[in-house]
Amino acid sequence: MLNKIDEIIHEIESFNSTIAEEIDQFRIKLMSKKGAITQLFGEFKSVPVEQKKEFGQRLNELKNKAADKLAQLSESIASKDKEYSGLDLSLPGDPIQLGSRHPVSIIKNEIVDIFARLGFSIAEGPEIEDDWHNFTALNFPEEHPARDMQDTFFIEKKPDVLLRTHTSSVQVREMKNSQPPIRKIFPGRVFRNEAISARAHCIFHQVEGLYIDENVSFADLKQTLLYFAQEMFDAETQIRLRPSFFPFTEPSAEVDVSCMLCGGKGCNVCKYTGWLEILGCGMVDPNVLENCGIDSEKYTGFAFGMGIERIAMLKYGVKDLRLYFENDVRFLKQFSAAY
Ligand code: 2U9
Repeated sequence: MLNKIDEIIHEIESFNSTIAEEIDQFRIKLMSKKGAITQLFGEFKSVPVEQKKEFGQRLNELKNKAADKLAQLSESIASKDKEYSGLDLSLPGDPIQLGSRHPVSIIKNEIVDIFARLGFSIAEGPEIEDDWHNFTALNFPEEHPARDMQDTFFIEKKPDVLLRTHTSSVQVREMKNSQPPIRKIFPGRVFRNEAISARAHCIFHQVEGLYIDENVSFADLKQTLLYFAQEMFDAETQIRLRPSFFPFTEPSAEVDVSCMLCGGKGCNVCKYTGWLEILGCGMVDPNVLENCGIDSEKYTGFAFGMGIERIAMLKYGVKDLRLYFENDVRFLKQFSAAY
């Protein structure tokens, strides 16, 4: 029987395979209920007493050898499977699709940056407003058409609650909460109940600005806007102001820049006028200062407002405003910026 053990040990040592079925057959042959090693264990009781010790030791040795061999074989199969699982670590990785900054964000950041160089900091406020902050404090008469359902989105069950039609409501909050000097810009999304077309949308973005202090003049306003226009477009850009009217500023003006495409000579973009309208502005109406708790005898201020999409359309030569809201990646990926 000891010979039989030696025979099986020899068989174990010389067996080799990388095929799972062959290894399993080998295990069955040795270790199953009817396997050679199991049978030898069964024969243990018939071994003469004086040989039991040696036979037991050799049998255990055999069993351990078989177990070690089977473990080693199944490990080599597992690592071979890994090696050939189709994973080729030398292949180059899939390129990561990087997004790009939205053109409206690029222009907004540029505007914010230009005014930051003049000492303006940013303030933001709620998009859902009440009538007082959006209209009354800003000197809108009760019967003003902008208050109409046709121009403003009201939140149905509360006639006093609406989607802000401009970021001027944030300026009102700023003035109520602090005293001059105030030198801030107010970027944000605004809402107007308008039919969507190539030139208008019910949502758009504004940047408004406010500077209130002692002795702030219309000349300060003009110089600030000239600096902005030359930084935003090019150093040769000129501005012109045309008298206008807004309930919240007096006097008020609309501001044009010399056409950056034809240098003011006249082209189809500026409709052969040489000028392009970019923003509105004025001196803050004393009524508005008083409504917001600021002494209009002591302080004066200027304010301005512009639509970001409009500036972006001029800068990028985009003719249809709706493109800025559709988020078609083929459109968006054309704009890149460090911002
Ligand atoms: C306060 C006082 C004054 C903000 C101003 C304009 C002129 C203006 C339009 C430009 C294009 C809005 O986006 S647009 O349609 N804005 O023309 N905005 S002055 O004046 C203020 C604001 C707040 C307390």
